[in-house]
Amino acid sequence: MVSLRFILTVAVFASSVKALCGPKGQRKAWHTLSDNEKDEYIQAELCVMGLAPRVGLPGCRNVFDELQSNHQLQAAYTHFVGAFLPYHRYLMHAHEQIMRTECGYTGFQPYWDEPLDAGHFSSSIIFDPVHGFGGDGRESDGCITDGPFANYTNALGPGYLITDHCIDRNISDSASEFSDQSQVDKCYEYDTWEEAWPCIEALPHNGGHSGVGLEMANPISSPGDPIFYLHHTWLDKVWWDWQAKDLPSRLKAMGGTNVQTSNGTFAPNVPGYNGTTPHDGKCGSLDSCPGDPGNITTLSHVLSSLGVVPDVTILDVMDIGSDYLCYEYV
Ligand SMILES: *[C@@H]1O[C@H](CO)[C@@H](O)[C@H](O)[C@H]1NC(C)=O
Ligand SMILES: *[C@@H]1O[C@H](CO)[C@@H](O)[C@H](O)[C@H]1NC(C)=O
Ligand SMILES: *[C@@H]1O[C@H](CO)[C@@H](O)[C@H](O)[C@H]1NC(C)=O
Ligand SMILES: *[C@@H]1O[C@H](CO)[C@@H](O)[C@H](O)[C@H]1NC(C)=O
Ligand SMILES: *[C@@H]1O[C@H](CO)[C@@H](O)[C@H](O)[C@H]1NC(C)=O
Ligand SMILES: [Cu+2]
Repeated sequence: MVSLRFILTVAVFASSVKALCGPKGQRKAWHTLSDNEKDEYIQAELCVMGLAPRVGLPGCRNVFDELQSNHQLQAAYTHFVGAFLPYHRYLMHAHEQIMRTECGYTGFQPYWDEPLDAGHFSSSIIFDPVHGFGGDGRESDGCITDGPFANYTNALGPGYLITDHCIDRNISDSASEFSDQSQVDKCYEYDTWEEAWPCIEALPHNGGHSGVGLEMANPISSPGDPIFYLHHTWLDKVWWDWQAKDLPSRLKAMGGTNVQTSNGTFAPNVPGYNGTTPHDGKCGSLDSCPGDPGNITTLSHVLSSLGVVPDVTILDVMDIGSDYLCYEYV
């Protein structure tokens, strides 16, 4: 009976998705892209870095900055909460759609298959200076010196600060071991969302951030390094692969706390934090986030990009094959 119910659920689900979504976008691993595909992605990112800002978020000079600002301003209620993976799924999709609709990008958001490089990030082809993101930072100040983003001036960060600075890195092969497949597999041993999500947010998440270092290691301003989007798209795949192991019970599995601390106060040890929660107050109080009036994250929780793309709910991003998202990992 269980397997019959499973088959029926999947069949009904699959047929409705097909009718609404059509051919799904193919999100591929960076390692599998041709040089032309890599170049097209990088050109599209440079294009996003040249798009005029649309919302007027603090300090932003272009749409790449506005996506970074989104993460900066909302960091306090999108990390160590139930909305962590949903929010980042939404942010990756926003980035992909802006590339496709405004920068002529014909591919889909690639991901960094980090277990391939875990323990030896420093020799990853993702840091290639020609068909990649450029390499490690220099010793004096961590600024990257080669690749397509070497001369990009970040407007935001580190942390909550609004300052002009280079994209910086300090690759750590030892920290990159947290992205090892064994760490991912440990998370797959958990059946419940309440156990699986904090596991994914702990080591696999930390591996990509601290393995690249500096800007990427900053919990507030990390989207200032364009590699952020490949890291978080990999994490999105880890979440989806976990969901796909038991779709009937995991496709809409949500929960976890809405706030980071028992007193609702975000007290990060990051530059620029001045003792007040530096966001619009949307979702910082103990008991309420938009669409989600309890202290436990639900499917009706609103995900916002502060006007860069329309708001959605967590329910809208639970299924990557939905009409809204319409992609698959290959
Ligand atoms: C990079 O990390 C190493 C090891 O922690 C440290 O000694 C070095 O000062 C760091 N470099 C920069 C530019 O932050
Ligand atoms: C960055 O600036 C340096 C010095 O002006 C120049 O040699 C280099 O080609 C530039 N790199 C890119 C990717 O624009
Ligand atoms: C709230 O909790 C955090 C972390 O536990 C702590 O650092 C902070 O001092 C607390 N704030 C208040 C106002 O109690
Ligand atoms: C903290 O920073 C925010 C954002 O820059 C500012 O609006 C707020 O007034 C500052 N608070 C204090 C206590 O300095
Ligand atoms: C949610 O709030 C209720 C009532 O204020 C409290 O008993 C419960 O411990 C809270 N749960 C979490 C996860 O903070
Ligand atoms: Cu984040």
